[in-house]
Amino acid sequence: MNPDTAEFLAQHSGLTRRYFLRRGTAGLAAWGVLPALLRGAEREPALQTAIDGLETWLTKLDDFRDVSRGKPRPHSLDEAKRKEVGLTRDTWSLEVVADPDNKAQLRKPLTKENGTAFTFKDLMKLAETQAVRFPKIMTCLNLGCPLGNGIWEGVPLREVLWLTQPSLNLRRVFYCGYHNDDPKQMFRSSLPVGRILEDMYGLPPVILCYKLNGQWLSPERGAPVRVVIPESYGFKNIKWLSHVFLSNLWTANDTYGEQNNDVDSPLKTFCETLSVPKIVKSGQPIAVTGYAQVGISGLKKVQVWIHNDDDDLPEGDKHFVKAPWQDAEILPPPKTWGGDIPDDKIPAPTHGFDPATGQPKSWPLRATKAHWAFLNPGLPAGEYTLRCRTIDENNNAQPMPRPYRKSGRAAIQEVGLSVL
Ligand SMILES: Nc1nc2c(c(=O)[nH]1)N[C@H]1C(S)=C(S)[C@@H](COP(=O)(O)O)O[C@H]1N2
Ligand SMILES: [Mo]
Repeated sequence: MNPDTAEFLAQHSGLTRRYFLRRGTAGLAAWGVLPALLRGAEREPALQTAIDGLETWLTKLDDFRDVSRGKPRPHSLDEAKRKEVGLTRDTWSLEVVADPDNKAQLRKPLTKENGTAFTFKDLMKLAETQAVRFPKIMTCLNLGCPLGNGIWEGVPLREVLWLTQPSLNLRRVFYCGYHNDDPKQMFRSSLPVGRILEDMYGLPPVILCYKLNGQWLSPERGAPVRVVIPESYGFKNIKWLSHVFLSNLWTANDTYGEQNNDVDSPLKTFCETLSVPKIVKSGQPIAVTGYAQVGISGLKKVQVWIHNDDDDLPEGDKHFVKAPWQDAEILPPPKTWGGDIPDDKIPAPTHGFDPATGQPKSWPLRATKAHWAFLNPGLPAGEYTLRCRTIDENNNAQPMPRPYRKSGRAAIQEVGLSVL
């Protein structure tokens, strides 16, 4: 790439000139940022203002939303009670045992009774050599919008599984957290043992997580330790972890399954708007921003379609595949990461990021969030409906390939827009 071009791109995306020179144009083209920037066009001021007003890529710790069960909810307990029930770093311990109903054979179960339960000190000892970090969006399968996007740090769960020396009959692992010692309040999730032992498709490992965005996990996020699974919806990410059961069961047994949910559904790719002007003057530019959840199959495009409500909707095309969709701009990596991460730096190493530069190796990153922006130059007066959709790396247009609600939200969002 010619150095002037690199300088230009660097200024327009907040990345360093060296970074571009090192990456070359191939990486940039893959990001989809090159064409818009090479045209030399400054963004339209209304669009730039909307982009400048976007939330940060990493969610501030206080802005994470909460989905917690329990009466009382475990994070609402006072410090003394949390100490009593083992929900502080100095009192926590984890039992890793055979499922009494479907026993896996273990040589060394980790139990409180035998004084072999796994403590926070043990976890920190493993963390010295085994700690991993990865970015992940936390999304409830049952809610529309994600709860937060963060860098989660922990030790692979398999390191602790191996401590029990399993020998035979281990097919599934299920786990639960503290729920007021009341079996009726238990919220349990599960994984095939293979997912814990091996990281397929370039995914980071399933972890026993103790930090979020560089800070100790808060009680609300599941302190002191929760399970975090890179590609899963929220319900698999059990908070206030207290027990892991190694089982010969071959079926899922998640509490969420009892509530009619698809418990084997990895994160879907979908998008939503973040800002759309409700009312605009005719002929005035319309600036729209939004986010996309980058699911297991990646994100190739975000598209927008603004439809005049007086015109009929196409018949027999319920996902609007034949509508005149237009590409939005998927925004490049942000200048600042936000989310209260110390020094605004992605710590090295973090899965998906170059440890030397702290910049992502590709963009957008799977199982995280990406922001997008779209500009319509102006419309005649009328009532309109704006829709947005994603196209994943397999060329599936939202809500495909998995349109069913109980496997996670992917419906095409509709927003009303008045042009006066
Ligand atoms: N112990 C426990 N873990 C839990 C839950 C719970 O109720 N209890 N809720 C789950 C669900 S359904 C979701 S969506 C996520 C939400 O994570 P968050 O509260 O950190 O945002 O936590 C999961 N982990
Ligand atoms: Mo959830």
